[in-house]
Amino acid sequence: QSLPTSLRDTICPERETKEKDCRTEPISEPEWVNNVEFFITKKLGVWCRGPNGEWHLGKIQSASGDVACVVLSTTEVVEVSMKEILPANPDVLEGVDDLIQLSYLNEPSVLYNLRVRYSQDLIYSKAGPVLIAVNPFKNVQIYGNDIRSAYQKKALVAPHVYAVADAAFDEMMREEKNQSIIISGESGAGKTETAKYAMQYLEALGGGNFGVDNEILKTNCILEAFGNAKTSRNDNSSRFGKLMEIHFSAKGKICGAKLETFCLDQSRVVQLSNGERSYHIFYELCAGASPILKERLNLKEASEYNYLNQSNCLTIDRIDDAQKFHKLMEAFNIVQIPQEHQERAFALLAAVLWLGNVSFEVIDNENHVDVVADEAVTNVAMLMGCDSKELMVVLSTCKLQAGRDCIAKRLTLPQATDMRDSLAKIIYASLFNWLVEQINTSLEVGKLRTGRSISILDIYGFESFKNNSFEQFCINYANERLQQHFNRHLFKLEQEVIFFSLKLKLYEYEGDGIDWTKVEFKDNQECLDLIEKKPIGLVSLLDEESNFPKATDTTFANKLKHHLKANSCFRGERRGHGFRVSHYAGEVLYDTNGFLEKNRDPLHVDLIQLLSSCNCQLLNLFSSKMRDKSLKPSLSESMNQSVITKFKSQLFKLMNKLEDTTPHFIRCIKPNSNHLPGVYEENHVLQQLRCCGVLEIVRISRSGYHTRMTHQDLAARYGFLLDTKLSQDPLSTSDSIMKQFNLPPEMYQVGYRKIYLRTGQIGLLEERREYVLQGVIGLQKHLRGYKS
Ligand code: AD9
Ligand code: MG
Repeated sequence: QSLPTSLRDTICPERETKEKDCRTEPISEPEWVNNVEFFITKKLGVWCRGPNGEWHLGKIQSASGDVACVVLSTTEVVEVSMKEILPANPDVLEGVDDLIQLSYLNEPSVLYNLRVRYSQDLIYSKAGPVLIAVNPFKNVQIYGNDIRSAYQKKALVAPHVYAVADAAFDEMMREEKNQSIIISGESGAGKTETAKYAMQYLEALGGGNFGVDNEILKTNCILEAFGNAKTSRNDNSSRFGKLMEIHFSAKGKICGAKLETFCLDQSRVVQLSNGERSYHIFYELCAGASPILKERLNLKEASEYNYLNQSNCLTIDRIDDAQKFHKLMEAFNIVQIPQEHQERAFALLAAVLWLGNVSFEVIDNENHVDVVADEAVTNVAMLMGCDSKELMVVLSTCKLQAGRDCIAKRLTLPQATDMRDSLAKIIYASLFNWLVEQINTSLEVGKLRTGRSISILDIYGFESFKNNSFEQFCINYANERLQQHFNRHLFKLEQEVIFFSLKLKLYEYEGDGIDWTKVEFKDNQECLDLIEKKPIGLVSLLDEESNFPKATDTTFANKLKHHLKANSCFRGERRGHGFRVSHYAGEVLYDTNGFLEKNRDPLHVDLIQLLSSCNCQLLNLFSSKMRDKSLKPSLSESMNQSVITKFKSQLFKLMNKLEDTTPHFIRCIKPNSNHLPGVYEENHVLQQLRCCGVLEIVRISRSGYHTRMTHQDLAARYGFLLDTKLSQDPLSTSDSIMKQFNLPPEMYQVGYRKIYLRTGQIGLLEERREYVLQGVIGLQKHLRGYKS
């Protein structure tokens, strides 16, 4: 079957050979400046930095001292300082699929390579062990069944999320070790879509036995409806973290799956920024519910609800909410959520919407309030299955213990609003957690055993808005931890392994006369210390201040300024109550407004009691779960734990889990901030490449010499390819072979006893050997034919 050009290109064998044959520029990057003459005489391309930091391709015409005269590809001639010039790669390396293959590894070359690929719809590239996925913002024909089966049969090897999933599967089967596919990138970069393609591949690979396989993908539809929303960064932004653990049998068949979610952003249910939406499900329900269901729930248009209409954004371009609702119903049925549970869930969603319309009237000059007895409150009571009078009391008063007596104190307008919003958030968050439990019940089919699982991690991406609050802080903290995991594996561990092999196995690299330079990378430990260090870190200080009844957002901001000023990742704002954190992905200005309240997240006993008294099984279940937690002594502590401390311990648990797996990393890149296809904004891409250390990853991957061979073995296998007479000395033979085949010096090292080659280099020699042998065999056949 024919493959799309985008994929065919990357596996064209002729092109690969041509690329490899031409990788002959033996100048290592730092030394290239000493070889400017070489660039001039050979008319080799260079990158030349323009006044606004942009890079132009050109050729050096002449150079004198620190200044070079460069002819740009536009034929314009410019004079540029040598400091602003970097070597470009030969044309044959244009658009290579692994950045490791570039002769010159500098920022403009990497940017250009990805741009060339992106313009041909080659959205995936490799940076050594990491898959880079540049969001196409359009449908690219690379996910069909034919492509999937080509990867399964290993007929396709071009970079692809399928190739990553395939490698994880193979390694799991071979080593019996749990694997993880860790997808990161900023908001809107394509993590959730990539995660779905990985699941789709694994489902196809391991499907067919236990029936859960086609359920796994469907769970995404449910989770996205309840946990995703339109933000200014992404029309389908995940507002929770997700780890999907897929388990396989000894035969490689999916035997079950387990879903774990992290910290859903609850404040979105009640409060929205302009131009953003609440969770998709609310709009889908309003648009897609059948007339009967609408009548049963007293449901109106989305525009009638305060929780939804506050942000002047009710629809998303090109998205049909009603159609999405029907897809959701299908998914509910596939995941076997019983009809009556579905209806209960819809009733609770309608209750949340009506809660937002509950209003208060001020009854005295101390701002105390009564609930307005209108259709909103009667509808909430009807949908929750409680008495509307009782509901009105709970929303406008709080019970206080005075000696043996319990007295009701009237709430002020802000307190009552807060109580109402808390109820909406509790119901929604409980509903979300309950759905996750239902999904898990449905997915846990076979007995899950460790050692044969693949976990796919998709969390909310790094965010930096105009206004950043507690939610952004949690999200960016999670990304900071994930970045450390990435660093640990790709930089620290890799270098340690190489370093230890140098130190311990002296007979290998070092004792064999090989030099080794450590690659520097951007560590984010200082930022994590700023957040986590005890007792003086952001989390500890936030908790301390949250426990202090008189604390305000301003006292909190001052406290941070006072204690954290020594950390270079922290900057207090001179005025107001903001603070800045230099995250690995950029600086973010946080507003402390609301931090303390959101962190405390007090659980109102009155609300739990109300839920338990309702004539609704689901609400009773939610309240008993909350009550259970508060009663169990071992858990009572976690009950009092602040939101950020719970978040932190959840993150640690997640990281521990990931540490026990072999990681496969996918880095998603957002090519432009307007979500447009075909638009590649270099600065935007560069910033993302820099913060995940792509260049450094490639350097490290190039710095290991994975193939080793004694000089005797090398001479025996490839010596006959030499044009010159074979030397008696195997070391000189090795050296001559490397030179004759133009292996760039940074691709190999000649030790006293062995030759050390970087990944992929032996393939070159093998190809040559094969080519010559084929020629000889052909000639022999020809001669034999001639004789007969
Ligand atoms: V967030 O951190 O949850 O806000 P994500 O998950 O990184 O973010 P998402 O996967 O939701 O981003 O992708 C954003 C949009 O980009 C999608 O809705 C698609 O319209 C688009 N996208 C992403 N990946 C692909 C793809 N492989 N093919 C086509 C894509 N479109
Ligand atoms: Mg997402």
